[in-house]
Amino acid sequence: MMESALTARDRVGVQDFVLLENYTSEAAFIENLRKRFKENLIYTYIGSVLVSMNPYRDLEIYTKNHMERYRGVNFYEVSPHIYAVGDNSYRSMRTEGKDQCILISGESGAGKTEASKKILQYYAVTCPASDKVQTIKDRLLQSNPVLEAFGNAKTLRNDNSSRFGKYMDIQFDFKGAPVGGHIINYLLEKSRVVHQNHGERNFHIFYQLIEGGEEDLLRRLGLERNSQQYQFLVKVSDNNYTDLNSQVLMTLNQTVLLTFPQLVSPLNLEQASSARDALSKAVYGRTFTWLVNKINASLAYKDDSSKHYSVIGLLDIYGFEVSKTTGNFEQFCINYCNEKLQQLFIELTLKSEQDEYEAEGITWEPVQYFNNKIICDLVEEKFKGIISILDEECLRPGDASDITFLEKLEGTVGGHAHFVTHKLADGKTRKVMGRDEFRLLHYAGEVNYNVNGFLDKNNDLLFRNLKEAATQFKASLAKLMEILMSKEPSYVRCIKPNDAKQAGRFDEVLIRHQVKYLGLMENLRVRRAGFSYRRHYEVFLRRYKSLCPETWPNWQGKKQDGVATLVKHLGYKPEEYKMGRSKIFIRFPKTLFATEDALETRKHGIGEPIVFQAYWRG
Ligand code: AD9
Ligand code: MG
Repeated sequence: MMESALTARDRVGVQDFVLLENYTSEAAFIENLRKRFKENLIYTYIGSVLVSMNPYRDLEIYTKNHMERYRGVNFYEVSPHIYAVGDNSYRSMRTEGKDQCILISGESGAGKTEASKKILQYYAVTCPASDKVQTIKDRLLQSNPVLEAFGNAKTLRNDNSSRFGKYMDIQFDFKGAPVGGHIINYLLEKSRVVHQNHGERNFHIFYQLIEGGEEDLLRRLGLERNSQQYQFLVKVSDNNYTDLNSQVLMTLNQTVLLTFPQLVSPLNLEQASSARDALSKAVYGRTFTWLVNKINASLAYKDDSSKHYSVIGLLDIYGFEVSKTTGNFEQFCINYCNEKLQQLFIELTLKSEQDEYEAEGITWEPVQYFNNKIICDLVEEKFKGIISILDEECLRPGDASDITFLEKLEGTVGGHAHFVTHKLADGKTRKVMGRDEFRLLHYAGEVNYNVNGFLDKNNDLLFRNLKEAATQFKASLAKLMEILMSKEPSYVRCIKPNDAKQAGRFDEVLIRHQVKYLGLMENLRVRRAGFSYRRHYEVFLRRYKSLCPETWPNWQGKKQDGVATLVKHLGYKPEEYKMGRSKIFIRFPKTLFATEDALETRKHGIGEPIVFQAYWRG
């Protein structure tokens, strides 16, 4: 026997949070996530935003059949899926001719990279193809393992953690076939080459090379099969290098050494260690840039006859890193990047919602939300932001050090509500904080940063190019925001269910924290502020026309009039809905549930299948 719509809803929750009766309740939100997670329903919408839970197990939901199911189908007619987001962006690009971007966010290990790969695979399978296109599709797909080998590593949070940010444009020709691509990479965590925290590893490529490289290759590079003998590949504590020669990271030839003459001048052990580390990081960083350039050259759209193409951009950056231990300079940059993205999300989701009401001629009341612009400003503001102060300290001749930088910070942003050091306002000392630390109250949580190394990393030891460091990162992020703003965004908000990387484990505290900082409740409130549900007249009529004798089987007049007739017949009260220019807006979920239940009853009553996928089944 078929389960009634109501029972199904009880068991698997609602597939769009806007349909939650008690939509302001965080407990109800979490409960809905829990129900769905238990049923392996990892995707749920908040309107058009996709919330994705990492299942930490392979689910049979990424087959070719699944791809076919989502191809060209309206977002809301099938259950939530990452493919629906991909398909929706693709169709908007095709029909509205507007460039799209898909922004995937969430903390480290939440499933961003996997989500971006699923979208890429979806396009590779479902978009039109020719021989040439097939080559590009293959190259797009194959760029991933190469980049991951050089840019990903095992960390405590994620066995395959992205240690660089990636923005990838996929270019489509006028037929909708992928014809090219372009990758921009952001701030590779170069320091990993020479140092990894306990329990973490160096970039995958080193182990792959040593474990899987052919004998001949290893011989040419002067490498041994056993990774345990390389200090850079096994955890060593700082300043405990014993075998300097083997490190100087093995692949360097005479030419490189000649380029850096200071390396061959007499140095003490400490100087030699830091010069070696700086050189290793620089060589690795440049290798990575070279690799990205190579990939870009092979993905470049080469058809000169038609320069015009549309674009879908995929953003997969390193996730916010909430650290129990203190963070370093790289984590500071990573978290700043996430801070910027959160700001973009806030601005765009609120803005687009406002635009929609405006375009449809509907009035609404704005919702209060936490705007993290205050934290972005703290980091990036000209002259008085943390990065400006850091740059200034790097440029200052004389006794500038990490500690003088911290002192400058205290002097300049000391009173800021999101900045804390060991010094208390009354001159006393906060005992729980180190004297070389500052704490930022990020939108996603508090993180302590140790200033040790900030100056060196900002003002690269080896090249001393004062223009390239955090400032350059700030500029590249500003450019990224510009790129994203010029496109129509879709959002995937990834949630990590537990810290143990385990399937089936729903850690409520951890999840609640993410729901909070991802701003999902605010997002939902904004979405629900006016109307919980909206549909184009045509779609609404097609779905429910069988419920009214005047609209069934076909309504001949204007769709809007058909919908007006239909809802009148269903007994909608004036306060329950509004008619916009192209869409009907329904205020309460219960109105919609009643309509859907009526449809279910009719479906069984007349024994005639009505073609639809139950909207709120998982
Ligand atoms: V980080 O910020 O780069 O450290 P991500 O990118 O958010 O992080 P990632 O996509 O790498 O996380 O996912 C972490 C692991 O979770 C993967 O290696 C998979 O083992 C697992 N995962 C994530 N998403 C899925 C999924 N949809 N199905 C199955 C998944 N497993
Ligand atoms: Mg990743």
